[in-house]
Amino acid sequence: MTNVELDQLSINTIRTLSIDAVQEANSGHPGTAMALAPLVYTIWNRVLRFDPQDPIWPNRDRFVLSNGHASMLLWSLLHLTGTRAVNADYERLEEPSVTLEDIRRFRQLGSKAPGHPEYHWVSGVETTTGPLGQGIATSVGMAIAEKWLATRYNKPAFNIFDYNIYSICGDGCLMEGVSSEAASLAGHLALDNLCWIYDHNHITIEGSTQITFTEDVAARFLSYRWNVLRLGDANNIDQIDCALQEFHKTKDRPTLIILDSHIGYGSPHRHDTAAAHGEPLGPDEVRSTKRAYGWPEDVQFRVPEGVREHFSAGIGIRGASACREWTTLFANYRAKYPELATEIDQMQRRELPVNWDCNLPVFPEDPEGLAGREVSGKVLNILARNIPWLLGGSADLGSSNKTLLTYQGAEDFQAATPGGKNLHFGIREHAMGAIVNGLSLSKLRPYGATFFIFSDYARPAIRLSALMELPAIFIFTHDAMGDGEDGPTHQPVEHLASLRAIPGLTLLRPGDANEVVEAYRVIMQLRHRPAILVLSRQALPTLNRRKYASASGVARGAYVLADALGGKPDIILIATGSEISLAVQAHEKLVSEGICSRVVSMPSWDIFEHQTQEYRDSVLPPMVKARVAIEQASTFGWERYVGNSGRVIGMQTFGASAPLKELQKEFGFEPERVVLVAKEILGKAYSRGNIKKRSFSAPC
Ligand SMILES: Cc1ncc(C[n+]2csc(CCOP(=O)(O)OP(=O)(O)O)c2C)c(N)n1
Repeated sequence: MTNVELDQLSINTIRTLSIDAVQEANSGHPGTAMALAPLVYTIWNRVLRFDPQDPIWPNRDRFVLSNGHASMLLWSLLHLTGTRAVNADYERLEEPSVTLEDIRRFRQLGSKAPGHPEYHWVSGVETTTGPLGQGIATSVGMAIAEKWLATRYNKPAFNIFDYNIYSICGDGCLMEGVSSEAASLAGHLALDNLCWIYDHNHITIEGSTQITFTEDVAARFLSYRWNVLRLGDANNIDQIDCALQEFHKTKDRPTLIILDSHIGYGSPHRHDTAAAHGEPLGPDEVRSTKRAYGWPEDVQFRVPEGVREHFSAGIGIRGASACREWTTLFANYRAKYPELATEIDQMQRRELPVNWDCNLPVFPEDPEGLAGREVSGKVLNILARNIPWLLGGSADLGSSNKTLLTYQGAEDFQAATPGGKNLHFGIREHAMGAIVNGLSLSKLRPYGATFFIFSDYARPAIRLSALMELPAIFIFTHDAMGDGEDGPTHQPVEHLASLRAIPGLTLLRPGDANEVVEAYRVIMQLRHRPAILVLSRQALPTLNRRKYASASGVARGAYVLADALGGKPDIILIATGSEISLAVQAHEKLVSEGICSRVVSMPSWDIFEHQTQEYRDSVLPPMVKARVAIEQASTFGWERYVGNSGRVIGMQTFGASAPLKELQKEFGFEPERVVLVAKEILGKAYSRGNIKKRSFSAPC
């Protein structure tokens, strides 16, 4: 068979595997996979520097399928290239990443061919996609990472990092706003290692894009300062190859290749029908489509002889030799630059350098105290010096979020200074979230920041970082009513509850300067979960840690900060963040009146939930039913800690515009109110006979 014939056979294998898998699963989108098979074939077998034997080789090209509904493309490629699986300890295994059996069980429980590409579930998937727009936005983070890595680690004659990022997207991805945010930043940063290929098929689920999407995409991307190429025939692999070579030659700007295609290519009836999206073709059409491809009509999941070998001869040999050369290069690099090589090793395994936490401050008691964001800024500057690959920035609020790295040598990341660690995302929170994910997928340790209220704008990406188990860091300041005069548009209320609801995410709301330091200590050691740090705008008193418990309790999510004598409380005040000092004041008052109270500082529900039952019971003894939770946020969810007999002092409205002091009074965040509520529920608890009645003035 000639190479041309083998190319076509391989493309049709990808197509028919997709058709059969969707048919067998009775769900999925076959049309896009059929149309884009020549494109992905060309990228993978002719261009991509990817070694199927070592899918986590650090200098591999990245491939992102942003239109994740066409996941069968990826499963076919990973299978046909014989890509190997990698385990959670980054060991390359003998077994394949995706077997033919997985493809037969497309979209079934346990299959390595799930509905959409899932990082962390299938080796060879570079990022989880499916929510349209996320993949391409994430690819911008990958491109920034490559530029940064190349600048820091490449040395004369040692191009340790010089990879490219290819991402395929459809109308859906480009309609989503996040694509505009991300593309605008990519153009500004002149990321010439980034290539998006736009499947321009004029169709989405509801039908023709004539009803929704008639903008001039080429003009839009030209205005972003991208190079824009156009290809008229999605089946001409030489033309596709040529366009990809053009991308390689393009310097100082990213490339968008607009590819005119027809959904469901090869299917006699499904051209330009929305049904080609979410439905299998049906047995008759499967047969006629296979006939059109010159395929046996009644054979399923067929991989003809010569196809696997053709991939081995293409991407297999090219990838293996590139990986081998790199391994030798890196060995020589290690001999010459052992410290830099160690950094790369540590980064790949998501480890921290020794002494990563040296010079972390301890703050003395201070009734005036410091703002959470202020302390965060100090800690971040220390950590970023200790951990070379810790970098990030804010969505235009760096000076408010205190995320700017200000030490000597901490530059801005710009096109001309790609080694900088201060990223400027601009007012693009959604893209920031996705870019942070892209940086993390590239094994850097990134943070992104904004006001807590605007975490909503980044939420889809935050959710994905949790799903992907990435140790991304989100720093959200102005966490409650601290920016009083800005009013309800700027006062987060439901955000804590809603982010706490995301599985696999660690959220911390520290209550004083030392808790902020300890929160960072916890966050930095996370290897497989994202963290959200929620910080105050205003100064919070720094507690006397000789009188109260050590802030190291933060590591357990919640701890007894102040206690009744003998550790036998009648009432427990549970608080987080700025309400810690309020709880302590109320506690002192209660104690002075002879009421045995305990203050539990609970910066992280999630971490607390992971402690042993014994520890949790020691902090919140089940016998003690009189409990008050205090948090300047929605009360939603606190029932789990205060139970039926407890009360929550929180927010039921969106707040208001006024100076903080007035808001605290208006919404009841004052020690007197906490004391009152405590006494009220103690009264109730007495009357229910839960605890022994004791005079309020008796010593406890
Ligand atoms: C954020 C988001 N909204 C909606 C969907 C549901 N969805 C899946 S595919 C699709 C149509 C995508 O159209 P297009 O990108 O043009 O893909 P093509 O028609 O080329 O397959 C939609 C709306 C989604 N996956 N993500």
